Amino acid sequence: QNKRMEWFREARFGLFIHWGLYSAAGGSFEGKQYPQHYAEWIQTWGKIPSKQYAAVLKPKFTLRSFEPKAWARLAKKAGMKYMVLTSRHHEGFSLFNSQQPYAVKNDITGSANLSPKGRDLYKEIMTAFRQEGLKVGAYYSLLDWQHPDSYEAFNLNPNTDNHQPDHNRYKEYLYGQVKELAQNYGQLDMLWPDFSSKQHQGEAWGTKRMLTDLIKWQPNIIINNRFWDGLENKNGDIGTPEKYIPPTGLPGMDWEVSHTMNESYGYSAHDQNWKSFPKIMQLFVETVSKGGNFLLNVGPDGDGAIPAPAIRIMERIGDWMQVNKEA
Ligand code: FUL
Repeated sequence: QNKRMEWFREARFGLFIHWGLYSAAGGSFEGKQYPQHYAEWIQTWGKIPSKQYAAVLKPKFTLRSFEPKAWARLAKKAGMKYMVLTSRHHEGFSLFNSQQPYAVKNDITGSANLSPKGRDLYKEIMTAFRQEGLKVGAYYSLLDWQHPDSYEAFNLNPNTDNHQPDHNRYKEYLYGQVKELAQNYGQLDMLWPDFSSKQHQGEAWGTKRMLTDLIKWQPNIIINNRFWDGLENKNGDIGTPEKYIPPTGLPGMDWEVSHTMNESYGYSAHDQNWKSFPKIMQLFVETVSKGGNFLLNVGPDGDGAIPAPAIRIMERIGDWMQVNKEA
């Protein structure tokens, strides 16, 4: 247990990347602007059926400025020691080439995989960060707004064909995808499942079998606590307060706070409420002084570009690290 947590305790600082179809929306859908926080939730804010969502946004997910090696260099220079990437967010689209039949091809969105033919965006990003010497983790959504067998509470598609959701099939889907992440991409240092509620947690996701096998496939993996309800629950390796620092830290537990540089995790063109550099450093230092890790988020846009203000903040953190590192 302790050995496995060693790198995490020393790391202190990581990069969170939210990138998916929502990035191509950038906070607006078909002319309508949505709230500037949680722009990755735009499909829900707009109650947009998955078919329409995919048809409008897939062509806008262009990769024109996508340079994962530059992302990794930037993170390394900022002093970050690990990176967590949204392998799949709530909308249900994967950056990795999932072989699950629903992901490859389906009637609703065509395909729930996002990589162009012959490529695997997840792999490209993970490889780039590994090459810079960072540990890598996969954020993986437990919610799915498109899969016909996901929990009804989350599905955004009007049920027109009287399909009765088969939750066991959905659990198989989650299991199959987690297996792919664990087996097909080399070492996975962290799994960041997201998220649970009182109604849907633990066995609702088929955790017994999934976690038993996951630990066989990746014996050193660190798994956050979001298979269970409550950001500070202790059923995981790390607690995951979101956008807030618990006043006294989380005694008796490793933890990591995820923070944004502006308001939203996913890219939003109209979210220009950037925190100042001193504010970010204050949050960082406060987190670390209370025993936590600081997972700082960037939301690249649909072309794959990290917003300029975020790049500037990371460069300034890098300069600060240079000046303040021990001689
Ligand atoms: C939350 C998600 O719903 C948000 O979209 C974001 O990914 C955050 C880090 O976790 O639970």
